[in-house]
Amino acid sequence: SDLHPTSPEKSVIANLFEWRFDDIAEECETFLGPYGYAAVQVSPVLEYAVLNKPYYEPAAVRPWYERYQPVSYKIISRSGDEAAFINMVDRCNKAGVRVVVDLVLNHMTGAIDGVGTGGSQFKGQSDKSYPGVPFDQSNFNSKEKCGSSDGSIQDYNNPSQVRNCELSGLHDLDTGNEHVRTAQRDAVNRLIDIGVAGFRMDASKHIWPGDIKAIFDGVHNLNTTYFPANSRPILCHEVIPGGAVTMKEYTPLGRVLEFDYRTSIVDVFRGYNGQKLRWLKNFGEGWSFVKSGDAVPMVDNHDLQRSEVYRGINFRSSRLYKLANAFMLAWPYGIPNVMSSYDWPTDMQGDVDKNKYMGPPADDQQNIKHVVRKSDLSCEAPWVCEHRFKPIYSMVKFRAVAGDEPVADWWDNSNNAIAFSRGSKAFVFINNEQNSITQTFQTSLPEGTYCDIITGDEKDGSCTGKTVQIDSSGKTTLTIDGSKDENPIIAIHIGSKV
Ligand code: AAO
Repeated sequence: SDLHPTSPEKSVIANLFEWRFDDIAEECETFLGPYGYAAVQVSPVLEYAVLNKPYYEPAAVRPWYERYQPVSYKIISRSGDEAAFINMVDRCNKAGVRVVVDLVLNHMTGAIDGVGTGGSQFKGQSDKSYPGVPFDQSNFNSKEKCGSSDGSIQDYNNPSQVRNCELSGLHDLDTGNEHVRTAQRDAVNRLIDIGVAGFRMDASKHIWPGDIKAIFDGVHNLNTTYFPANSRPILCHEVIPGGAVTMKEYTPLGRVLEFDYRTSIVDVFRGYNGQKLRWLKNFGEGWSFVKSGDAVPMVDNHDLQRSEVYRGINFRSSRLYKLANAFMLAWPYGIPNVMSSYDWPTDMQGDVDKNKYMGPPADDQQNIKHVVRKSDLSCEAPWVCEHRFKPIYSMVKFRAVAGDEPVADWWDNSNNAIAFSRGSKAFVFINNEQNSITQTFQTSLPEGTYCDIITGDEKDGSCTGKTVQIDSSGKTTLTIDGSKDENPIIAIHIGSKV
């Protein structure tokens, strides 16, 4: 289940949340490809409900979450139409970047009537009628089948409720129904034939594993214009642990987004529950996460940056975000997913952000605005472009160079400073203490002068940032001041030798 069958050393997904297809295509060519990202994750592309007014907000700002209420399986969204999507997939593949599409199969809309991004009418209130597919009442799970008093999931400890009832009022498709399966398989085949590599499987927890298997066993192999013959799509299932349903039920069907990894990496880097970086020594399977080959680890996602605005780790805590991502990228576990966001003005009422619904930056006609890239590689606000933060893209390279090399030379200060090598190819030192640490490390790297990829680049044989001397016995002495340095990390690899 490599993400990139032709370049397996590439293994990082950049999640360009709510970006336009034309901007994504350009990003594949000018940044993601050149800087070694394996794939881009794209927000839902199949037609969904246009929501002009979130129920608690009079302003005509379209919420991001409308994308999670499909109304037909035509490719048309705020990011662009089918032609723009086809163009993007082709350009990304040619730039060596795979496309992973966020796919919503569990449900259609909530109880509203309206029109979709492609003009399809639908009735989710009076009826359950989606002529754009078409689906009608008979394609949905009934209240009787669900078994809860109001037809919604009330008891997460009851696995049938989790699958057969409505998730927050969203009409729950009967994925055991042949007509539903055929319509969904056709939609998936269309995306595969265009050239996508796989899917972020929204709300997999709420679909019976057997139904997912039945739908995907019958889909096409990946497009041989871009992929080796007989390649299968990669699936990244969203199964948030809690209640009776577990991530492990879904690993036979692909990878899972590792939510326990996410919770733990936040605990460790924020020091919650007495956690310290020294405990990262066996991070991964040693912490009872799913197997590395089944995992898509992450620090943040679009839901968490809204529900745990200041408790989690995201671009609003950018120093920690860079640090935690640097560790995730340095550490040999899974296919990491790096969140890339747009900013919005929060309105915190206690722990709840009243503005969390706010969709992407848009013009008066509600067209998503282009991302403007600056010459220093950052993006113009409100696009945040975390995937362009130097410590993050540099560590994407580190991960590719380190490849399958195991962790070696582990060091820690018994607290929140750690260092390790990846075989004889790379070495990193992270100081999440509030003070300066100077330490002599044993590495496994060849003797020489290396350029620290966090502060500099190798240019014409010299380094624009800090240099690191490795002596003939592999030793080096380094200092990081955790009270001062914006990025308390030093990282080198055999490609950064000057
Ligand atoms: C919108 C409105 C709703 C309205 C609805 C219908 O906001 O008020 O009722 O329309 O009109 C997104 C938005 C929703 C939005 C929806 C459709 O977030 O607000 O609804 O689009 O427009 C569960 C699911 C998980 C889901 C998550 C949000 O299991 O699949 O809820 N995520 C995906 C997407 C998400 C999207 C959808 C699914 C729907 O990423 O963006 O919704 O397509 C527990 C449970 C989890 C449960 C969470 C949250 O988790 O275990 O299964 O996720 O609660 O309800 C600890 C615990 C953990 C707990 C977690 C809670 O970690 O260990 O168990 O805390 O944070």
